[in-house]
This record gives sequence, C-alpha cells and structure tokens, in this order.
Amino acid sequence: MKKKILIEGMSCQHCVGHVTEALGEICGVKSVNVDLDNKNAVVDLAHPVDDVKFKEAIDEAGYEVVGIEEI
Ligand SMILES: [Cu+2]
Repeated sequence: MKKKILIEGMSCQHCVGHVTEALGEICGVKSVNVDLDNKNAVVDLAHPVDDVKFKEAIDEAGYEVVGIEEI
C-alpha cells in the first residue's frame, strides 16, 4: 500500500532530509521517497496509517500537506 503526500514548503535537499525523517518515524511507514521537484513524498506502508499522522508529522517538521492520495 502506497500513498502520495503533496507537500508545500520544501526548497532544498535539507528540506528533503527533514521530511524523510519526519515521515520515516511514523509507525507503519516502511519507506519514504521524497520528490523535491514535484513537491511530494511517496510512503510505502506496512499497515494502514491515518492521514492525520502524516499531516501532524509534516506540520511539526515545518511544512504543509496540501493533499494525500492513494497510489
Ligand atoms: Cu531546504
């Protein structure tokens, strides 16, 4: 199960690192792949994770979730 999280506010590889770490700490997230150019992160999930968890983690890291879609 994979989800694509659309994120505003990332501007460099430093941001990519922050977002990767923030999402990677969520229980159920197996892997994180951040695409800086397309402003999104794809997460591979071991079990369902509430979208609120992604929003909270991204918020805390200082960025903004503008959409989440199943892929
Ligand atoms: Cu940055």
